[in-house]
Amino acid sequence: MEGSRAAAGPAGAQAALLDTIVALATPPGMGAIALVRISGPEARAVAGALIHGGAGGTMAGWATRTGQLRTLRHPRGGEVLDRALVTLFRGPASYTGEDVVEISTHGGHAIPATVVDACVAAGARHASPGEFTQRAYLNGKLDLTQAEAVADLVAAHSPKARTVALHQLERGLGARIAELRGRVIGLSALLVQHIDFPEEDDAPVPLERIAAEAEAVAGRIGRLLDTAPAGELLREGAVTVLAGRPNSGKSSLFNALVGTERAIVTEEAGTTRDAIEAVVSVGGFPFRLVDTAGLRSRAERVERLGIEIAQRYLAGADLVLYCCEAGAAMGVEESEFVESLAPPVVLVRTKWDLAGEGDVRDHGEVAVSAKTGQGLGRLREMLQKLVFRDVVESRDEVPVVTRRRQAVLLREARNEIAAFSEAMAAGIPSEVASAHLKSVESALEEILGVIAPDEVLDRVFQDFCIGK
Ligand SMILES: Nc1nc2c(ncn2[C@@H]2O[C@H](COP(=O)(O)OP(=O)(O)O)[C@@H](O)[C@H]2O)c(=O)[nH]1
Ligand SMILES: [Mg+2]
Repeated sequence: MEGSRAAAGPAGAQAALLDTIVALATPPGMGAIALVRISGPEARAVAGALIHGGAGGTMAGWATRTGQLRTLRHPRGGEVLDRALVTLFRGPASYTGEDVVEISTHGGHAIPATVVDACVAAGARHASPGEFTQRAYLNGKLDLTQAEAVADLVAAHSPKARTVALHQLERGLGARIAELRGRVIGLSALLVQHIDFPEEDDAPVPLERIAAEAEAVAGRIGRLLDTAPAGELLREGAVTVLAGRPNSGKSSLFNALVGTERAIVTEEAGTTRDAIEAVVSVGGFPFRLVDTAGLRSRAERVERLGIEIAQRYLAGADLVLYCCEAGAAMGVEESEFVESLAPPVVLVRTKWDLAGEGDVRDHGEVAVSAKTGQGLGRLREMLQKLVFRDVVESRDEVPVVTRRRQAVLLREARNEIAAFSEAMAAGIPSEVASAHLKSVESALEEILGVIAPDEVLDRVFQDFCIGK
């Protein structure tokens, strides 16, 4: 265990590894089973105190990863707490890399909390959010992108977000970054050779080779960065705002996409009540649909044009679905308004079932009927492609950058590798140019968490739940 700690993590954070932590890993409340998790050097002593009612015992003869049914007692007083399945995972072959004991107690409000309290009485400390995963990272079990994937996996609310998080947990992104880091280190080595034999005509390392390799690395970083906008939306959901005149079919379309009668559809213009948002999975990708229903204040409308749009969502919108009846013509002012919108706009011709065949002409439009379902498939396809194209197209060949943290550092790496290439092309001394390579290397290392300041770690782990 000691040896593997060297793999990652700043030295300061390791002081925190000396104590033993406990947390309820399952959500509190009614349920058949709850899981209490203990990790740290004293994990076996803490669990042993419950198993033996405080009489000591450190699970010495216990087989690793084998559940045993035991009566748990309070370490002080010996009161029976529960009969529970206890599993020991001996470090370093555990989630955190330390000794871990998992206790599956009966669920509900009373028992799990009592068992956690008993563990604290036996010497454990309440874990903070993400602390188990943080220990896994500090012990070199996970790199930082994998730790982030753990949080993403728990939070995933669409199939694609789940797939991408799983891929990242399997080190899809981490391995790619590590590979790039290796190539940058190789590039630095080439440069050293070049510096050592600068004058030779048939220098062992022609400058073209260095330039070509730098360009290749830049290309790889660029391809990763291309996935970042879609990758972030994959976690958050693409905010998709419905807009259009009253009665243009917005709420009906919203319902058709959501697949339930959630939005209030009304025959009377402008009588719908509440602002409404729903996360829908379109082809596995998350979209946060916002219907203008319930614009209580008229200020939310573009009054002069009689257009309903949730203005307060507009600034954060990734997409606008502008609804206009298939038979109706759009006025100049309305078209101008649509063109003035900042996010990409899909012009949706609604109520297709009421329109004649010839009524939908424009190739940029998509005609749908919320009533019959006609055209909805095409609209769904269009939405996916518009927002998540880079992820759809790259399939699994390129890992997806899902966090701003990763994207910011990748951008830094891309700028530095470009600066390196420029410096070399401009004939700036290689020793000077090589500083840029060092910067590329540290940016990539920070993504992996090989080097990571405490505040970066705090930020990564703060949105974890307790017990993860
Ligand atoms: N035939 C037909 N009627 C529709 C369709 N979509 C909406 N409507 C009708 O058009 C009216 C206004 O729809 P609504 O969704 O409330 O429009 P909103 O004011 O833009 O939200 C209602 O009477 C709906 O039943 C459609 O695809 N086909
Ligand atoms: Mg409506």
